[in-house]
Amino acid sequence: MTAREANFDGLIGPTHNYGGLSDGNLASARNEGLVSSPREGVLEGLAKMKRLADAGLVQGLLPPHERPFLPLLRRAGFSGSDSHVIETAWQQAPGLVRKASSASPMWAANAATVSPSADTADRRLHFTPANLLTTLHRSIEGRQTQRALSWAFADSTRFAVHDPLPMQADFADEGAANHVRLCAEQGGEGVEIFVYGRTADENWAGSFPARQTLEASQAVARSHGLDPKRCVFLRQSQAAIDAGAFHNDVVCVGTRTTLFFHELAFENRQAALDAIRRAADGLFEPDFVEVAQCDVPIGDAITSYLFNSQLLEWPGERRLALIAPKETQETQSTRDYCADMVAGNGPIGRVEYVDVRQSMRNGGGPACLRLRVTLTDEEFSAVTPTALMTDALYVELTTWAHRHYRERLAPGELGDPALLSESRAALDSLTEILRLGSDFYPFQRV
Ligand code: SUG
Repeated sequence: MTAREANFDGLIGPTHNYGGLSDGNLASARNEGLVSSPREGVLEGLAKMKRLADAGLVQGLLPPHERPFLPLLRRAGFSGSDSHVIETAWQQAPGLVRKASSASPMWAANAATVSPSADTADRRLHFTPANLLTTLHRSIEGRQTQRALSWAFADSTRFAVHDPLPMQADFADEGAANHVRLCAEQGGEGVEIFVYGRTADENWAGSFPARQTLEASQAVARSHGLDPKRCVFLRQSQAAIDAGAFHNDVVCVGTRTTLFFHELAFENRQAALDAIRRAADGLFEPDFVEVAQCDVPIGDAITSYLFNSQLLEWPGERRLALIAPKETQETQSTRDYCADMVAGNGPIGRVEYVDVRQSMRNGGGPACLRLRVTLTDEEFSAVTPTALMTDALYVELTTWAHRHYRERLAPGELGDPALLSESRAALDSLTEILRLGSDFYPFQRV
């Protein structure tokens, strides 16, 4: 069966801001309170999507969520008209308004875990939206993500969109950011690698939260109907989490048979690599591209986001291309590493740098912004057409962004009822552009 990898990027929403909301995410903490540019953010994201689409790759998108999310404020006891809710919440609980206003659904690598149909027992493509329960501002994403996936992948004979896992700490799940699939051919059976930070009943003693449990990963693997002998469950190293790798995709990325990772990514490196080799036995020989701590210290890996790159099969190129953030070029150790790597004859033959600074300041690199979905030709034909990037959609969305997004958004403006109505106007208009239906967003259902 032939298949190709598509990337579905999260469209950056109109309230993109720097709330300092994610413990353990160093960029989020460092940039708390900066003035953001939602317009620049959405345009950077769209430019990245366009770059891939122009190269002939399949590029899709997932719509932003409704923010500020008034249902959260109402659940916290604020009542009255929508503008009254936002104003009183801003006076009494500004931190809660910040959490209800984050544009965090842009990081689509956390939207869901995805298993291609070649790996699943019922031969459907499976999605489990992540519950993201470790942080309040992200815990409100799962249901809307489920709705977005059900819109883009509506054909239930080919696609299975599950419920998020139960909202309980035993099942802490952050989606594809802690999941890597390796394979010989995209359409063939693969090995699914699940990386977790802690188990459900241990006493976690790290300085930062471990956001994924083994039990969550196991539950996802079971409900996707994966073959246990092709699944690998690896523990993320505490050193990596303590250094700021709040998701595994900050220190590891893989495509086809190549796994590109930092020496300190996994708790027991040798056992981890052996386990991957065993799971791949009979299918392919993994190509491990391991970056040594002496070449790129873990601190540099995290500030530069070297591994939070998209590792892509680029049309017309024999070796893989690494689409890395500009910050990787600006950090000497990672720039030097990349230059040496492409000069060698390993599986990664080219590095291209993209500017996604608005997202990077919140700890989201090129790979955070996208959800990978491997599609057979038949599945590709069944994707909702307006979820796929085209030249015309790109033009329409850039015009839309210029019309509806603020150039600047200061932290003190999040309680402005005008921001609420502007965001809703933007989403109403997007609903028409993408043909999302009349009740896609909660505010459209009341
Ligand atoms: O969950 N940042 C996100 C970044 C997610 C990156 N995704 C991957 N690595 N796949 C997070 O920590 C910060 C929001 C703020 O501080 O305003 C935030 O949610």
